[in-house]
Amino acid sequence: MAFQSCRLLLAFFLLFSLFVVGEGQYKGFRKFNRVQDDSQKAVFEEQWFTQKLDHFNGADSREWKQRYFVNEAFYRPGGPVFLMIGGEGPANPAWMQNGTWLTYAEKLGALCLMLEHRFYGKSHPTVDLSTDNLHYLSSRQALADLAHFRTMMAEARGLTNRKWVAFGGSYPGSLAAWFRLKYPHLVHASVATSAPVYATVNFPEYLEVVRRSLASENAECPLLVKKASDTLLERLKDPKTYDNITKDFNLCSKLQIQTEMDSAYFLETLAGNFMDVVQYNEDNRGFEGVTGTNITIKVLCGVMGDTSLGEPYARYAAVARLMMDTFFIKCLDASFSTYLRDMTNTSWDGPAAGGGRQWVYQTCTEFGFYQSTDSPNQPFTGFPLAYQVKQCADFYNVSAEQLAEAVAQTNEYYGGYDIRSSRIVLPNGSIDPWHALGITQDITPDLPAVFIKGTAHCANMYPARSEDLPQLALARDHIFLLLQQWLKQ
Ligand SMILES: *[C@@H]1O[C@H](CO)[C@@H](O)[C@H](O)[C@H]1NC(C)=O
Ligand SMILES: *[C@@H]1O[C@H](CO)[C@@H](O)[C@H](O)[C@H]1NC(C)=O
Ligand SMILES: *[C@@H]1O[C@H](CO)[C@@H](O)[C@H](O)[C@H]1NC(C)=O
Ligand SMILES: *[C@@H]1O[C@H](CO)[C@@H](O)[C@H](O)[C@H]1NC(C)=O
Ligand SMILES: *[C@@H]1O[C@H](CO)[C@@H](O)[C@H](O)[C@H]1NC(C)=O
Ligand SMILES: CC(=O)N[C@H]1CO[C@H](CO)[C@@H](O)[C@@H]1O
Repeated sequence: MAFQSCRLLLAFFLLFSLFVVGEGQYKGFRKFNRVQDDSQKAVFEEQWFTQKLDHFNGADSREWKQRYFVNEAFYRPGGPVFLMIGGEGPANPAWMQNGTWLTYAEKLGALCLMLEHRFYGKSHPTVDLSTDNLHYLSSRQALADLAHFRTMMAEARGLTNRKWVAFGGSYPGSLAAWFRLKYPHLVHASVATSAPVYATVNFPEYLEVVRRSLASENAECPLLVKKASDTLLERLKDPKTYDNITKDFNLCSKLQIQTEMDSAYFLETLAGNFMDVVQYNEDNRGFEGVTGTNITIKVLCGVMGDTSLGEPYARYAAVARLMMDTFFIKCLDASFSTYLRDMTNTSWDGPAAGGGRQWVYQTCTEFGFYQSTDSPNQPFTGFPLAYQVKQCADFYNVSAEQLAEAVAQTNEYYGGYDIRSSRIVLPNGSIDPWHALGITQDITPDLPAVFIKGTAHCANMYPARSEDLPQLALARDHIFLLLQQWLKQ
């Protein structure tokens, strides 16, 4: 979870990015700044674990402190240990109090732990986020952190012979699967929710799923979005329209388009409104401190279909303003040069240190996942793969060749879709764009997929509520039965 558990992967961040948010938080990362990380700290105290900086060099003895949380309320002697894996943002202690994993813990008498991912939140292995220091940020180092934490905690608390179960959603869902895969002697089973296990530089399928998800609400909706974004693209070619665009989208300063990066960034930011809403549609995320959860696909498609607002372009602008109002954003900062400045700030106090600089580094050196407009079967325009790949060079001096090589190596190392393991359950939601990189069918009876029709990213991890779809409730029960059965093995 990106702990916030499942925020992850955001679509490629754009979105909220641009939004100037209060309190010096980042703008670019959708989820990264929406959550009040400290809201529950009184209840679950943060604790610190001494971790190695480099697990793959025995001659390097540098250490740092990694943050974790414990909930012992449900533990019964002899019970299992549940380990929630942190992801590309601060670990949110709200998960120590709410979430489906806790209802499982209660029934199974589990001790619950959550470990923050290195380089995110308060887990700072190095003095800053310089590119040299980011060399210690990788999923492999993160898995080794988990292995060392699991081993030392087990020793310290007498839990060595307990059965450990890993949980995670989104990128941490992949980590949960990979933890079991690479360290089977340390993890008995994993629940890998909405896990993109296949790395890919270009991920145009993401926007194809966004189109399908919008169309499932209303067949007209993606067509109207397409009309609007085509109109906008056309207007961007004529600087005389910039005053109007600036006003229509409530930009912080007059629109300036000097390079293709500028227009791509602006268009991606606006598309991000839709990507983000689709990804989290109707998820029960309120307990995390997330606001704006009432902005759903239905609401956005309602605005797009409202002829009283004018042509589709004007409705698209209305969606952008609705998002700004909802998240209390004064104006939209659509400038790529501001984004570039923020993303290259290497300070822990910098505007992208909430996760943006770190996560994009991981995409450039491990995963790709670039949600480009390269597919014809999607409604947005103007942010091709080349724009996203260029950011790797601009931010971290990583070339397109290096990126392609790194992504191939990730699949070589973890196996991509070809997972050879056991006792890993892989839930996915049909409207979540990330399912396109997830496991879509049972691999073996011991590596089952759980498909949840009509739900979004990580839906099964959030607390249950009465209005949940019946298939979502069934999926939660099904996962519980699997755990119950596996813990007897
Ligand atoms: C979260 O847990 C607290 C304490 O158990 C409970 O009072 C609250 O209703 C829960 N919230 C949700 C959204 O389930
Ligand atoms: C800007 O908007 C106004 C009002 O809608 C319109 O009359 C004008 O033609 C627009 N200007 C340009 C350059 O498109
Ligand atoms: C969403 O909820 C907020 C706060 O309760 C409210 O002000 C806003 O009007 C709601 N928006 C929609 C589209 O329902
Ligand atoms: C990085 O961000 C911090 C905090 O906003 C700021 O004080 C500092 O000047 C920035 N550094 C650079 C090089 O822009
Ligand atoms: C960028 O990378 C290239 C090749 O990997 C290297 O030769 C060059 O020195 C690097 N530039 C900077 C500014 O680090
Ligand atoms: C959308 C999607 O990929 N769904 C898959 C999730 O997993 C089930 C298997 O349980 C597949 O049947 C779905 O196609």
